[in-house]
Amino acid sequence: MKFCTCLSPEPVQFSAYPFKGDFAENVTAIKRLGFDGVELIVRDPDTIDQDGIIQTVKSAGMEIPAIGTGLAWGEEGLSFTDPNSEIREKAIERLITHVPLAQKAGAVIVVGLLRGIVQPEVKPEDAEEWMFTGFSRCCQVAADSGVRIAFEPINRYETSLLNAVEGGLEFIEKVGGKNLGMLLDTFHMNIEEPSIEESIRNAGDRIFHFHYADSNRLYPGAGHLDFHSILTALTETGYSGYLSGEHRPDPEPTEAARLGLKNMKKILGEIQ
Ligand code: LER
Ligand code: MN
Repeated sequence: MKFCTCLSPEPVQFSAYPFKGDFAENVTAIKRLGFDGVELIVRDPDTIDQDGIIQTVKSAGMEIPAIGTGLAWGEEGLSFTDPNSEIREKAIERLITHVPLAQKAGAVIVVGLLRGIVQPEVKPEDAEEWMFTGFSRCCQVAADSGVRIAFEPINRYETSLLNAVEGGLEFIEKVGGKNLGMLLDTFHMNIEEPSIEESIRNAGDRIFHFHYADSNRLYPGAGHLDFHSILTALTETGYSGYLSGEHRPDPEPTEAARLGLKNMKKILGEIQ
């Protein structure tokens, strides 16, 4: 398994992306810490210098294993489940603009918050139908370009649409397509899963990407999750992808990333 952490080329509000500020400087700092890659957090692919960003990461000797898309929800309010059909369409179109970028970068596209929430006066079954439509359309376009999409179950305090792995697995099965899999995030799993390890085993070869944070969304080691047991279960699935640090930047971004990486590498070393 390799390690990356989340980084956006533009200012973001979301508190669990440790690095903010100058992109190239952060890429250098992330490389120096010992990460193998960067999970690129992109609000709108059409507003960034795609080739320059990919080149900056590659020149630093790193990869871009994943592209996070949640800023379109967090900063612009776009979602697959908005009652306004124009906003739903914009969300789908936005996701589709990530496909060529993901193809160039060799990244999986992460869809978590962009699915949205069940908004007031929307029937849950309508929101579920819209979510299904959104994923189906995006997955078809991505499949034509050989790009994979990872669906992320997100805890109940952020959405009421698919919080746990079991429902997520049923959903991706229903959408169909080999290019749709799962992103498991230990922070959400700690809130929602009856057993984190059992859910990891159930997701098995459908795990396309993995976010790590401790129970309090600080770096691993700053809370009470049993990462030894979690990484043992993940290793046993045969997962060989990236472990991506998505945690709060406390006490300080670089130090939090360094400690999280150090603790995770130590545990992984004890298992392998
Ligand atoms: C949101 O809490 C999260 O975990 C991100 O990965 C959102 O895309
Ligand atoms: Mn996450």
